[in-house]
Amino acid sequence: MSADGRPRLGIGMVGHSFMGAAHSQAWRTAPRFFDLPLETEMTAVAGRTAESAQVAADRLGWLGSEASWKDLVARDDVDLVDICTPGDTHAEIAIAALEAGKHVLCEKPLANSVAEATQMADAADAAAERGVLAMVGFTYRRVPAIQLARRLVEEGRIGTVRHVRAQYLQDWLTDEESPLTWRLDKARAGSGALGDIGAHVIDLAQFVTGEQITGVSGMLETFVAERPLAESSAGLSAVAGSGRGPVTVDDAAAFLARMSGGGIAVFEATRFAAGRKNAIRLEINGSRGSVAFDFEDMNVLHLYDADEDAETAGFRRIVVTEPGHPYLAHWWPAGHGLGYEHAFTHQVVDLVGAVATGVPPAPSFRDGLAVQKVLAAVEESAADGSTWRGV
Ligand code: SOE
Repeated sequence: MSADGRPRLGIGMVGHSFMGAAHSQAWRTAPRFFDLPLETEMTAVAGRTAESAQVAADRLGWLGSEASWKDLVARDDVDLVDICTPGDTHAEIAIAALEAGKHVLCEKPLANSVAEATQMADAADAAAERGVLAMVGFTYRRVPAIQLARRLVEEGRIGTVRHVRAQYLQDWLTDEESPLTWRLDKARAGSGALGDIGAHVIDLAQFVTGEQITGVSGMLETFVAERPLAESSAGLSAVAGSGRGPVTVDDAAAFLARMSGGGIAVFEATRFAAGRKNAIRLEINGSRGSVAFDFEDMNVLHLYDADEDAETAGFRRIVVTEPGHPYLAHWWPAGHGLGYEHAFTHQVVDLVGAVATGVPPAPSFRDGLAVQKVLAAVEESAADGSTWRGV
């Protein structure tokens, strides 16, 4: 119990690379900018070795460290497990933590297969009956401009959704000599751009429209089949004597989809869009207007209202930094924008609020399973001449 009487919530995090650093920033920052109903404590971080875990604990602000996720989950002072590891470990860690009575936050995509994601969703449903909650980390839902887009669509401001145009464009693999990493290994990552960043835009399309993807026709491409091995390639297979290893996932994905409301959608996910660094682009065209968003200009939402006078109609550029916009009252004055890391803080705020009230948070593991089914349908379609696959 804190000095002001709030119950304690001990956090344990598994993994401490890019996502571990982003989640640690969120756990450090949330209590300093938001009035959390629980007193969160950054209790411990687990890594592959005792040394690497302790170095991460010191650097990222965790009180303790563990050399294994199992030891972290077993700690009586850990109430919530935050999973920031490659996808091949999500199911085992999340199910063990839920069964141990720990709340779970799991990075996206939920798992590397529909089978694993189904097991996780079932475990989360069973745990919820015991008051143990689970969330999957589709953080871009918590960008204020995305929240505004969802509200406008929900309010009918753009009418019936006719088109969804969703892209997630990065270019960090454009260089053919970039080294092999776990994200390029199917056994570790499950898929490449499709599951890593395609999952985000699939979730965003469903979140903003409030609709589901009902079927897809897709294609996948691996542009570079082998890459140099480096320190970051530890544990990955090599082509004998070549100093290089095989890329066993897609470099890029493109797929068409139908939406449950009758609209049609076009998706792209690639790590080869030279010049596009983290461009999540979502445009939704409706019968009465459009909304458009680009994460590389993340504090802005563009709105087109077809009911406006034709001579003055046009996309309006809304700077989503007013105190009345979601989360913004806790940050800076209007016009002082937010960054990539703020959505992770919002994710922590909403998860802690859910734990305090016992109300299951969104996105749930069921939401994560829904995305996983779309990913699998795209892979099946691409493997079968882009034939149509229902979801
Ligand atoms: C790599 O593509 C990555 O780190 C994704 O895994 C994250 O989900 C995304 O937010 C940034 O890019």
